[in-house]
Amino acid sequence: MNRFFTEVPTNIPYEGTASRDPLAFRYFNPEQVVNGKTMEEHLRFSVAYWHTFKGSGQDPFGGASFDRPWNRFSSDMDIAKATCEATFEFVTKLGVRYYCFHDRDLAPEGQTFSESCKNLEAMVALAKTFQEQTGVKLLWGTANLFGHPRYTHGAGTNPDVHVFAYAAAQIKHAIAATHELNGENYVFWGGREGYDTLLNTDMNKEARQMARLFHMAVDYAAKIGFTGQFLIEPKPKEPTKHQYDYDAATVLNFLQTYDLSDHFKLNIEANHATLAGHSFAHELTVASDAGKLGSMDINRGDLLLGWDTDQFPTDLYDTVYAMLVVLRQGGLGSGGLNFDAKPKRGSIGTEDLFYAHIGGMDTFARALLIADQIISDGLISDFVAKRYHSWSEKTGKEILAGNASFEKMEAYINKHGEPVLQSGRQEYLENVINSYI
Ligand code: XUL
Ligand code: CO
Repeated sequence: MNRFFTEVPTNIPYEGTASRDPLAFRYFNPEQVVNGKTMEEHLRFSVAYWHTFKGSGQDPFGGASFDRPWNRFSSDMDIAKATCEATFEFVTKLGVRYYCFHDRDLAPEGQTFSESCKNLEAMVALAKTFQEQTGVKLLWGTANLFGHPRYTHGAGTNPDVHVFAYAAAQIKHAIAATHELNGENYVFWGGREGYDTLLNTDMNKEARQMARLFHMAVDYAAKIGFTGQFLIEPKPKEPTKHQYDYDAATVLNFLQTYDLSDHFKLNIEANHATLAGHSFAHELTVASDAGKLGSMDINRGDLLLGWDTDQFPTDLYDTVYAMLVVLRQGGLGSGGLNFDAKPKRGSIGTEDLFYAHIGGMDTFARALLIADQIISDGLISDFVAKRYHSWSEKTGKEILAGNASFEKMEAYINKHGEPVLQSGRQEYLENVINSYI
């Protein structure tokens, strides 16, 4: 395959840190073994169809700035086929093993529901052929339930049951497409599941509707034998003022309330975490502590901008903190590291797509090496273990086992008096991290 990215004739090589070639990896060495697994096994990167191939550079102030060769066809289906070919050419040359899509990225919406379904089926067949030809696999599929005007007031949370039914029917086909392509996960991001004003909104009703939609998805997956992991991707705002899947803690609570915990994990996105006023590591930790960290979208925001800029990950600190969480939970299982990132409006070339992904992969590869070193040296974990050591002694154990009371605590204080204040040593710990970076 060498039709759309002729500036990159073969695969991107690993050349090591001395290389100055912008079309080579300096850290990402797929076969390199890190703590018993290859880099490729640790870092299951996935290219996002929507940003990388359907992204146009458009922003709220202006239209498309990218002129992609795969868009230079007259019919929507011809554009879709060329885009699919470009995807597999790009992903193969980059040396990534996975991709992700929304149904409407892969195939255009038709005039009727059944035409949309026919378009999707035709594109799934083509994608399947390309998957077989290249060995590239599907990390996850999802349905676009936010682009079409019918979803203006939400999909599953819509006040009109007619729209709910449309969304459910669309998801049915998106799950079937994911299943047909052996997708390892299926993602729900609640595009317009939220509200802009409480004056016209019944939140309680909308939450119950959404729960029913998820239960239907679980039932349908069981019926067709789809065993991929269902994932919910939290986001606090944008496009609606208040999205229901605000952050990891909110989604975990929703899953428990509506008896869905057994069927779902979380897909944590870096820029969604920062929009919620959290760090990426905070959100990953909340999900991981609950045993629910399934996958991640690894873009980043810009601290000076208040919206979802979906930039490529280049911040080494953020990626090291993320990999510490991932390594400590023993990897992401069937999940991966989906870019969900777009080049900036001014980065108009197809070669910019390579620079962007290579940079992101190298940053995470470097972060993997650093996080592995931090964990194996044990300085940070030893400090944390010491900080909490009293909880593994007699009184601490009694409390955690539920065998303590206020009276017992009072007796303890009468015996031991004032506690000795200990240093949290934040600056020392930050220095330790810097010593690895
Ligand atoms: C939107 C977002 C989506 C999801 C998939 O902010 O992150 O692209 O990842 O629908
Ligand atoms: Co995302």
